[in-house]
Amino acid sequence: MSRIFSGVQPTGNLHLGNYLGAIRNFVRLQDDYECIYCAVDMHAITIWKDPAELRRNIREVAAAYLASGVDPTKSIIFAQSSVPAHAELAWIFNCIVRIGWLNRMTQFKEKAGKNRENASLGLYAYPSLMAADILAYKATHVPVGEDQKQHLELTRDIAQKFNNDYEVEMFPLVEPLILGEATRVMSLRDGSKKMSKSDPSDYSRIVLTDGRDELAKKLRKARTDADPLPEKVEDLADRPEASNLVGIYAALADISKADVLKEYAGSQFSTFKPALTELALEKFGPIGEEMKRLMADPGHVDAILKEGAERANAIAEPIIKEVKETVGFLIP
Ligand code: AQP
Repeated sequence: MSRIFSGVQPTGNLHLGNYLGAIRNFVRLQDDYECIYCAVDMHAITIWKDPAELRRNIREVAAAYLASGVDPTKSIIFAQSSVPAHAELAWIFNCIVRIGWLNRMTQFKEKAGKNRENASLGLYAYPSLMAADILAYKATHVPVGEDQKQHLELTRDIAQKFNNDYEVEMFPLVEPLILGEATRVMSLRDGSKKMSKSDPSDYSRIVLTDGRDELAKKLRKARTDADPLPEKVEDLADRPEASNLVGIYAALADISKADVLKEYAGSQFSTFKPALTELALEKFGPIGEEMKRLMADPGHVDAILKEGAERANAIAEPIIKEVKETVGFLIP
């Protein structure tokens, strides 16, 4: 049986990359699979967060899921910290994962930067908790952006080592689902960096709640080169900023990059950027508005998270019991 699990960190500034790389695919998968979607708040505190802001951001992730079309009667929506299985399994996986494996994780290197000695142990162990998030449900498929591919490979390694060490067929080897034309949306200010929540520049990203003025301004200021758009996708290869904007257009319009170029080859960015702004507004505008409406009614969002936590817990509890028995813990 196929089961989907994925999550988004409640660290604010939910952006176009989070939407196109992850959340939009969550919606598309829910008719065909059993889906479990999480606001991964335990991951969010690997770098210190203001508690009031964290609470707001957890609700914002849930609001983004709902506003984008995740249906809580079909999919499970909940906050990671409300299901104890995540932390329990993460500890067991900390004893499975090898330090050498974690040392190879590029996200830790990027986030810890030069200040590695001062990074939290939680940030270092992040991939082990991520493996637990997925495997606490024995999920088989994980829709993510391209940046999470390495963590999913590690999840497979952890699953395999657990199965080998204990001579069981406990955990499936998960498959990433990296879908669409914009699996790695780049910063609007620098085509070599991915669009991210933590970039200090607001102009680097489009956030889901941006209105017409902000969106138009950000796209107008987006860095590009001086050439018109080419006829062939191959000719975007050494034009990262142009390639990024074409990819965003393609993903939003649900067509290929080649189809975008069929329409816009020869156009200057002064023509293409306003067209992209209108398209983004058409797709995003209603989502941003619905998110704001939901954020004004935290009681409703909290009730959905509570019900989701109960359903998630009902799946994870027997799996954790099985894992504990396997490693030799006594079950009282
Ligand atoms: N730029 C992106 N393009 C495509 N997909 C992306 N994702 C993130 N950035 C892009 C996908 O969004 C999902 C949720 O990501 P996350 O919140 O767990 O954390 P992240 O990958 O660390 O995201 P950010 O926005 O870049 O946060 P910061 O700035 O804190 O590092 C994942 O599926 C991710 O692949």
